[in-house]
Amino acid sequence: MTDLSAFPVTRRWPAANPDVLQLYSLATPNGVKVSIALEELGIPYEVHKVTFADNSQKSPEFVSLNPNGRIPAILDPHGPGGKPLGLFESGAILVYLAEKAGKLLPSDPAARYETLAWVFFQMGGVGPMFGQFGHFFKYAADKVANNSYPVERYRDEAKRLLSVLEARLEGRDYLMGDEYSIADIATFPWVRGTDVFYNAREVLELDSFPRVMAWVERCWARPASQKGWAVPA
Ligand SMILES: N[C@@H](CCC(=O)N[C@@H](CS)C(=O)NCC(=O)O)C(=O)O
Repeated sequence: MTDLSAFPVTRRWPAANPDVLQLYSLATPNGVKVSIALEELGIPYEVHKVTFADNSQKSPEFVSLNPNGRIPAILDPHGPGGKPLGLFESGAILVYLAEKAGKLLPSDPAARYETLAWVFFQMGGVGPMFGQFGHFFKYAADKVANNSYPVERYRDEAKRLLSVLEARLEGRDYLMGDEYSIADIATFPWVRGTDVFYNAREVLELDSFPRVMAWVERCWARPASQKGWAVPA
């Protein structure tokens, strides 16, 4: 049995089965990217819930795995060279899992880089901008009640990013065409989240992006998406 005791994170969240990949997460748009990918790839894993109410993500044990103090993070007992590997940043985790399993990332070099470009587009654009929009529109609405600028700024940027996706999805079922990839897994939870977490369907005029909404439904229809979305319970 693999010994993970050198990793302080396992002191706060002990591994019941240290031979399988350990996932430290919460069911947020960034968190579910990883559980959806694990479900899609059929990689066995054990999930540990990192609760924000008690700031567990900033505990020394968690920060030993992710210095940035944010979910998701993983600890793979069977990393490169057969040694345990800790990893944070959902984009890096998605690339790692796809390469480990040899799926969800095209092997053709040009298509691989193009997929990575869309993953980075999500990581640097969709995630941060939608996240700020959700913050001001929903979670901190009372703090900006007298100033419409923050909501308008991030609403308009979110809509602009949606229009980039709308154009990309013309004639394509998925961001990379016929092939479902980590670019879809990185992005669709954020778009779906604007509706189900932020209740922003109207303010973002989601129905004016029909190809994006059809793509979200296509991604959501996959059993792995619905399973991964509910992790951790
Ligand atoms: N770029 C990071 C962002 C991670 C992130 O922002 N996670 C949020 C949840 S969606 C979090 O842990 N928030 C808690 C905090 O900020 O303290 C990634 O993609 O992994």
